[in-house]
Amino acid sequence: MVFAAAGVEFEDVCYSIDEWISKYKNSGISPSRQLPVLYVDGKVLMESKVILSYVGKELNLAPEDNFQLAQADVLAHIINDLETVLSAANRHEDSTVKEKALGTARKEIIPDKCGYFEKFLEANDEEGFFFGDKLSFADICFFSFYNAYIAKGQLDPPVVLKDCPRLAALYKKVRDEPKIKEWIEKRPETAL
Ligand SMILES: N[C@@H](CCC(=O)N[C@@H](CS)C(=O)NCC(=O)O)C(=O)O
Repeated sequence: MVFAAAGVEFEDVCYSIDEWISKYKNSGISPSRQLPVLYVDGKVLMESKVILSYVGKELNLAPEDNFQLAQADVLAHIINDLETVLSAANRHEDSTVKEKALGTARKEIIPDKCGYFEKFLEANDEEGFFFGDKLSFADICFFSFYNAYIAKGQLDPPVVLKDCPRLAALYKKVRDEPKIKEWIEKRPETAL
């Protein structure tokens, strides 16, 4: 989504989980045997939020101030933790255990982090984005997570944001960025 927001051409290669495990996991594409990976001039970069931060900096979608840049990484890492919690909950085979874990995530863990993100925005002089009036990879990371994992691709802000007016507005602001809007309309269907 950061490439799309920057208007940069990219090749988006996706695999189904079955395809990944049977054909590619041990192929060397990813030294950590996990996705995503980014190839830059034949060199490989792993870990989704490291890739996000790198691409954001390269494409001028990152705060210029180093402290703010670190804060953007913090926001992205918190989102990464939420992804890990939800992925782990979804992996439980026992449906009772799975529902309990998903319930804790939905009712406690995710709202707690929403509260923090909302306060972060509030401290940002109400300019709309996490950092001033400029879109950054942190805004895109927030939108991408809530859109994929919580709203399941739906374009309205998910219910969990109902008590977070600034975050709900940020969700819409990112969604309505012209290049992101264009990408959403043509993005491939994925498991998320
Ligand atoms: N911390 C890693 C986690 C990567 C991860 O869990 N990747 C999943 C897909 S979202 C994966 O590769 N699963 C298949 C596998 O582990 O074989 C990141 O954020 O990039």
